[in-house]
Amino acid sequence: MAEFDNDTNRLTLKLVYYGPAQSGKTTNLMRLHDHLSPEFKGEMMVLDTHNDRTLFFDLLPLGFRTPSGLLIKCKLLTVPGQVVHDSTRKAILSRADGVVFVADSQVNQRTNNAESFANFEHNCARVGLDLERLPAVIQYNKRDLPAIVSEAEVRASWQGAPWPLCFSTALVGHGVLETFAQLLSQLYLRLDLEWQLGQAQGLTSAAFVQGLMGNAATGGDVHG
Ligand SMILES: Nc1nc2c(ncn2[C@@H]2O[C@H](COP(=O)(O)OP(=O)(O)O)[C@@H](O)[C@H]2O)c(=O)[nH]1
Ligand SMILES: [Mg+2]
Repeated sequence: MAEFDNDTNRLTLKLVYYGPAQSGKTTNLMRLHDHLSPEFKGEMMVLDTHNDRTLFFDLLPLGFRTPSGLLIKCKLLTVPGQVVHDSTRKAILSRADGVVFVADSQVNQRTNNAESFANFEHNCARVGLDLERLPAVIQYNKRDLPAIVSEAEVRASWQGAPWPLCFSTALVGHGVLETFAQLLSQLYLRLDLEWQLGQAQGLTSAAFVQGLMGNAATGGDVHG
């Protein structure tokens, strides 16, 4: 879980975009980079290479300082979806504070989605993450394509699961901010339980989301 450093008054969070290859994880981060305006936003690092001795992941650093003086830093990472990169996925998932699972809505991607989700569950267990308590959102991306699984079918197949579902077309930014905001709201609940962000820092859920999203949290052009 989150690292809370009392000496430097800093909370560091790790959020991971997980899912099958080509589902749109990198595109989600690129659109977030376009639209978010937190107090601190680093350059987005895209480490895509076809040399399998190199790590495949993307990184987007964000952060803000609460009125109480706490620095909240957040690293957004993607995992490589290709089956062969399982050890990289496991390393990236390790100590994650929250996960967006990006599924590909296309009918012909059903098996890939299911295999990737099973791999996610398996890796959670391997790195000691309790999936029942992990803040997570399931995103069905590529809603713009013709041969996709219907929303009703997606909802039916996840019925009973504890995670919120989001539908997106990350290519044009649709649903990307909503997904991230959903994750942050859940993350706040978990962090407040663990670190008493409300009582100790005077930080509300809305201020937490606003701090990490900036103007994008309150509307703005989310579909641009
Ligand atoms: N049609 C469509 N294509 C998308 C969407 N999101 C991503 N893509 C495309 O899907 C491909 C894979 O996206 P990428 O973000 O690299 O996937 P990753 O492997 O999960 O990181 C790229 O060509 C993207 O432009 C979407 O919402 N609709
Ligand atoms: Mg990628």
